[in-house]
Amino acid sequence: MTQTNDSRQRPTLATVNADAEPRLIDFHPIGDHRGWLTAMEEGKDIPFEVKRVYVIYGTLKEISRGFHAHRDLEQLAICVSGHCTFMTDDGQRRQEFILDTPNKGLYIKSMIWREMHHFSSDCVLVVLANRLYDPTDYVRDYAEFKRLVQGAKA
Ligand code: T46
Repeated sequence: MTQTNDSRQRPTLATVNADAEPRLIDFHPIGDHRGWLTAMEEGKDIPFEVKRVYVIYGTLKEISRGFHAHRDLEQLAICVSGHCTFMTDDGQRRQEFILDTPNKGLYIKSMIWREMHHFSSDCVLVVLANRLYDPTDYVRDYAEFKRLVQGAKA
């Protein structure tokens, strides 16, 4: 199905929050005498149709990023160089994931608060997303995020 950024076509929070646990996806590095190659294929390693790719790099020392959730967005974050820590929060449970290899991706569905901390100076974070950029999709207030996830569960 072709997805659009039209909010009228979006599923409800209760629907998108089903099975919403963030999880690491293992890719399969291929090594030979020249070094390594890791491939990620849509539908196989990437559990959604990729509409957008962005890269976070050159993050300054002591800087943290994120501090928001998305109403309706699936993403896969892959650290292709260096390392950083991804904190996820579903409103009840916080988890920390250290991303430090191109061979793993952190899959995050909708309505997960995320913060990224402890970026190494060489950190390059590639993020694949299933929707185009939409600033109205962001929930940047933690109290509002809590209200929305509690409302979806009620
Ligand atoms: C997320 C975490 C992991 C665009 O113009 N297009 C884009 O596709 C994106 C992602 C951002 N932007 C602009 C919006 C801001 O002016 O780039 C600027 C920085 O974005 P932001 O402050 O949202 O960056 P982070 O690192 O806090 O969050 C980003 C993603 O925005 C977000 O979706 O889940 O990385």
